[in-house]
Amino acid sequence: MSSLEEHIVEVEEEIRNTSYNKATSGHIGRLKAKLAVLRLERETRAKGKGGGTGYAVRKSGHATVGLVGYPSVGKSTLLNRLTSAESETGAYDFTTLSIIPGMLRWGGASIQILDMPGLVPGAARGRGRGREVLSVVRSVDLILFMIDPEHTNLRALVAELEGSGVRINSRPPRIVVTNQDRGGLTVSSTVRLTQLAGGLASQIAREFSFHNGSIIFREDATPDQLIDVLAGNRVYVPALLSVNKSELLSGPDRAKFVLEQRPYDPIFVSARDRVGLDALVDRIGHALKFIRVYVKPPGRPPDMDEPVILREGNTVQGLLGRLPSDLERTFKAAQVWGKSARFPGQTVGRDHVLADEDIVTVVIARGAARATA
Ligand SMILES: Nc1nc2c(ncn2[C@@H]2O[C@H](COP(=O)(O)OP(=O)(O)O)[C@@H](O)[C@H]2O)c(=O)[nH]1
Ligand SMILES: [Mg+2]
Repeated sequence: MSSLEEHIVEVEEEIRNTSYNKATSGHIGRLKAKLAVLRLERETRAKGKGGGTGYAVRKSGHATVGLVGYPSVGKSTLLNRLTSAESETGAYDFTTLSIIPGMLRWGGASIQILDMPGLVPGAARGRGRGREVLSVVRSVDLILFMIDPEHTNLRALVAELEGSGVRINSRPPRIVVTNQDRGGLTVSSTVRLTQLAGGLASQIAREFSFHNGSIIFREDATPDQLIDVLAGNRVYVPALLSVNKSELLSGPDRAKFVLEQRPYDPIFVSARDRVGLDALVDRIGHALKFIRVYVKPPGRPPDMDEPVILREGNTVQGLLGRLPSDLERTFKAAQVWGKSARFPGQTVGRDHVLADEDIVTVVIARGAARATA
């Protein structure tokens, strides 16, 4: 173990061994900040050595789901059941990571599923090529956890992800941090801070060597949330929980699972027996929040048979990415009919956020070679 690694373990232990109460909360907050800084340092060093970066995942389809769970819970069985057997495995270069991709269809959308067997406790320290796997998890649109009656410790997997900066089923904190060259640090808030009072916010900032600038709180944030914003490399990923081999569970067993795994709403399946798989795919499809956008060439009716599949929050720019590339180059404006338009046929730019069932006409610059979508 390197001395950095030892230092990390020391601080982790101290946090574990300090019981939380009003008197120790500040101390724990500072320790967590220290730990976050050390982990950032570990990432920087790993990158310097060429580990953990450059893993361009060949994403395909409209969204990507990462399947995460302990060995033998049935991940590979599920992937084989849900996705086409010849899941274009050869076209990908996951072999060194043993991440297996598969593709499934839901409505008009194609969803890529990645079986990520390397994500185990200790992954962030590089166990089992864990760092590379973690870097792939950071890029997925949804995590699908899988447990079974024998492997129910979801918490350890979640802790591993959290430790590497993945935030599950949460949104970015409402904290705005602005850097300045000089002038000291100002902390202000639009609400009363109960968990970062008494100078704790600036003490945490100091751990990050953040001495000049401003921190504005728009919610009563926790020390963890401030640390996330200061660390800056967090990703926010939604997750679902599936329980496989559920044919082994009685009714009362299932009820116990539901209680134990709160706030998740577990999806019971039996991959081997093909039970519950349609419901699982529906939950995945809805969680990915697809929207359908119809393209209308100028002066012609829209093509209502073939929507372009996008995700909630996607913009006109995202739509252009799914259309022939000359439209992206010659784009001048778009006209929108539907829920996202303030009035029918509103003219908008690339940043306009689209909504489900919008109809869009791409207007190209005058003199550009192509006149229609
Ligand atoms: N009882 C039961 N066994 C299953 C089920 N799904 C998979 N298995 C078995 O569990 C074992 C591990 O499955 P595998 O897909 O290789 O798990 P992985 O390591 O998570 O990819 C295999 O023997 C499977 O046949 C299920 O729904 N019920
Ligand atoms: Mg497997």
